[in-house]
Amino acid sequence: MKILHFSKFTTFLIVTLITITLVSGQWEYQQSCFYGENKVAVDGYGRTVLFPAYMWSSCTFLIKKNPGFCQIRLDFPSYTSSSANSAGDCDTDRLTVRNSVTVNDGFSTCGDLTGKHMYLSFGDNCDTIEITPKFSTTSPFGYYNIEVTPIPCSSPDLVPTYCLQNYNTSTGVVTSFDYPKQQQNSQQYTICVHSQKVEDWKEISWKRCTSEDGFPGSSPFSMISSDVPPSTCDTDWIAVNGDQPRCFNVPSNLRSTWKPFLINVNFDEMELFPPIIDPEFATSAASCIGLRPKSGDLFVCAWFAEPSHVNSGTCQCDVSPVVPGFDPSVLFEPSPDVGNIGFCLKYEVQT
Ligand SMILES: [Ca+2]
Ligand SMILES: [Ca+2]
Repeated sequence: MKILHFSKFTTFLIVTLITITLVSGQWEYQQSCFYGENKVAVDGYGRTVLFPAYMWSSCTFLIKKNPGFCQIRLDFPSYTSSSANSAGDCDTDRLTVRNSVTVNDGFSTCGDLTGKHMYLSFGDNCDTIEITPKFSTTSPFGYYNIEVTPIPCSSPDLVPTYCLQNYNTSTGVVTSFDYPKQQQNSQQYTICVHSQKVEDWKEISWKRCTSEDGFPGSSPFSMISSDVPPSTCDTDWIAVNGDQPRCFNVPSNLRSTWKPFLINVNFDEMELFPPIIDPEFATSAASCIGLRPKSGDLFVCAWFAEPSHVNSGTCQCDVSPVVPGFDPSVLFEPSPDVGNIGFCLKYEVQT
């Protein structure tokens, strides 16, 4: 059932779940799951605003590929949800993407997405991209708007299939999802700087955001926590095309002439270090002795009982045997992935 609707604002409680609205001279569809359903097809010919049938409902939007269309752009005019937990998991609220060649299947994010965008390309073998906003009933959030714009294969607005985000202006600010809150895990994606003027662009320079860029007081680059810069970045990093992966920091002015202009983002599957072998966690003789197999036999631990207190004592461990090249102190350092907030970088293109 469709209703032609000329007001910009569609009544939220309207029973009809597809409406058409005239916005800025363009017809715009509005669509939600039917009450009690958890999937709905979006025909994908025109711009469509996705919204929930009711608060905290879960709905998978099946966005159809129509002949001559290659890609969709998602905009988030209004999308606030719970941030990831300290392990980087979107465990309360989650937006999941499936069946696009742009990101791994099941790519998910959460937090404040308002103002963000995503490009998602259709693959040769799949004609439906799935978008699932999911809100927990315990979440303080539950309402959203996602605008879907189908992009024809012949359109100048089409971006390369690997670009999850694209910026087409000569200056801009890019951030990780939900920056400056909790950094999320298990994300691999590409942020592009690409426009029809790319032939005229000679060089791009990247800098850390400053307080003027909208996030005063937040660290502009927080992806690993360590006192010492690692020699290689192999967990959470970004790489500007033409530059090495950066995880600890980025140079104050990182310039590249490598095209396409882009940043690859890699957040690994963990935001917490593997279980730390810390003798302070051992509270009994058994748990103390058990640290040896837990450490892969790197440590031999002994329990020293406190005679004056029942079930009280201390656990002491020594490295044994010493493995060449192994630095046992790393096991006692603070978790390198705790409290990271992601990155905020700004770029400028030179012609
Ligand atoms: Ca990590
Ligand atoms: Ca991290």
